Amino acid sequence: MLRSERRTENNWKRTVEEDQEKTGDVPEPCDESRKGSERYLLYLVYLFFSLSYGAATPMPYGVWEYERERYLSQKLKAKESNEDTTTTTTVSTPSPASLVRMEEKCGWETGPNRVQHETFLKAVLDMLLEKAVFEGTNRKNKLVEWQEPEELKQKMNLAVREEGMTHGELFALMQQVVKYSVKTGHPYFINQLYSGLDVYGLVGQWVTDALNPSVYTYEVAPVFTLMEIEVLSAMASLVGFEQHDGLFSPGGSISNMYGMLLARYRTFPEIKSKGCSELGRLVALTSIDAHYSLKKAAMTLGLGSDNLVLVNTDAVGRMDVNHLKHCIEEEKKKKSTIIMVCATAGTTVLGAYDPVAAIADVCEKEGIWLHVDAAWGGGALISPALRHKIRGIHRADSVTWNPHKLLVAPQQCSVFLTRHPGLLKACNSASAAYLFQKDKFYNTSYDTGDQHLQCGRRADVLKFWAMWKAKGTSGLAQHMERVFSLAEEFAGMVSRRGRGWRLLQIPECTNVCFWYLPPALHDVPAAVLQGTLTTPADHQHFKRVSAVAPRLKERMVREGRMMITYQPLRGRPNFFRLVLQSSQVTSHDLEYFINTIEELAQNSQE
Ligand code: ABU
Repeated sequence: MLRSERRTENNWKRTVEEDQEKTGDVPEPCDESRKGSERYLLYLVYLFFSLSYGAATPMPYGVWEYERERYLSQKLKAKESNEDTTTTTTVSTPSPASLVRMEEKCGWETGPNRVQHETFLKAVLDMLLEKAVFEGTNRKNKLVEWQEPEELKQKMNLAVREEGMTHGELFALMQQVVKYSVKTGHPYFINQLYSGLDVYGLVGQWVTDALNPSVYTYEVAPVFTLMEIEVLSAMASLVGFEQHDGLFSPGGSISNMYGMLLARYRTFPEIKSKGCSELGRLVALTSIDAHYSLKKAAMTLGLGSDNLVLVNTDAVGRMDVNHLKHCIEEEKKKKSTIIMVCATAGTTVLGAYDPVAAIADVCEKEGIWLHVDAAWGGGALISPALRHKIRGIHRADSVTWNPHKLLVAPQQCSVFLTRHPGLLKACNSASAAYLFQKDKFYNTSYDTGDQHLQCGRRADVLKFWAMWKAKGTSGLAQHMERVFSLAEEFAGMVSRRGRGWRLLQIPECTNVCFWYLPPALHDVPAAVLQGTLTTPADHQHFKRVSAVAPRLKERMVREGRMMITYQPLRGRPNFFRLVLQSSQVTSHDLEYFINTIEELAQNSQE
């Protein structure tokens, strides 16, 4: 370093780190004591001047060296005691020096600066590891610190203001965000169709966020573009497509909408330029238990929600193929244009797998686009022992499959696949000349963005790719088999438990649906649970059964003990739906769920 260069703490720390980076080790500090005492004196003089004349005082070279030596000794000591106690890396118990930085105001400029931000960043990362990752998934801890909305508004300083704040204050807010958020990776979070915390997925998510790519052109996202091609191709091959196109979308709802969009385009390619004013009545068919995103897609794509025809299901919630045929005939009589049938592989509530092969027969005969919504149940495809559940899926025209569900990739990770290469691009491209230039210096077929509806797009692939690389297909399959067997085990426990426990049906996927009836309701007739109400007493029973799940849910959430969802379905009173995705869940946890529900029910009104 030139002596004339302005010397700051930033500089000497950087040179130490540069040395360390080059040699892989901490450089030895100079041990010449005479030089050391001279520098110490100089340091005292410098301190005097800088305190008198302010922080702008240039650091004399000797002082700069003194500080550097002090810093090196600190680093070496830390290395010897095998614990890193330096001010820049200790974050859980910050030293006074790092606290000073935490007390500094956040800057308005974009871009990380080591001196200004390193302590803050490491403190946040360290806190996340402790509080969200390890403590947040520890069975000894609550999974939620429940607050009513008004209480939470009081506890958290949510209002954005004219003035910024210090790093310390922002850090404290981040701690509150973690504290009051639901720990969805906790083994007792069995509430929704996602749960669990996968370490490799999390790392992929963090790396994605640090790099912040937008995956539309190869030039800005080379690695992610190729990674998407690889993962989509591996998933398409598990589906059984001989050729394919595909994309990552912001969620299962949008992936399902892509299915309807391609189906509509395949029927009316001119819709792309002419719009839908002359198309007549377009209809799509799906089962009464299909995901509500199909209704939204019909609303969005100009079919209208009334023109989503709902096909009956059988006793376990699978599409009734005879009724499907009947509905198609009825629509033909009305001269409707049927653009799509959507089969579901793993319905949202019951987890039923529609008979895809039989539905494919119907669609093939009628020339109708078959979309399979395997957002939830698609994980079964990865296990040779489970993939039979979606027999015939390779005959679908398009498929939705969400790795963020049964495969536990972090939110969000949804994939849309079609066996018609080129159709996504034909349907969606708008050829923006400022983004998809054809005269670029590389093979522009790798600029995959124009087949999407989105322009800017997060790289959702890395987290799932990291998991797949880490565990291999065999590891992912073991995970799937584990959660399916847990579901079977839990269903068995419910069946054997006694009179208060009623299993709704044998699970097809990892949804286990059941009623828990407190002693006062043990004699409720089975017909009431099926929604067949004939007498006033039945109606009374129905009301009382329906009130059980919401009451127990309130208690479990307020106490932070577990989270499981409930719902009514087709005339049945509220029942619980336990969903298993995390292979961290054990048989002991299943017992915990049963015991907790019984405990919570004690002293309740029924
Ligand atoms: N597509 C997710 C639906 C939410 C749930 O039932 O968990």
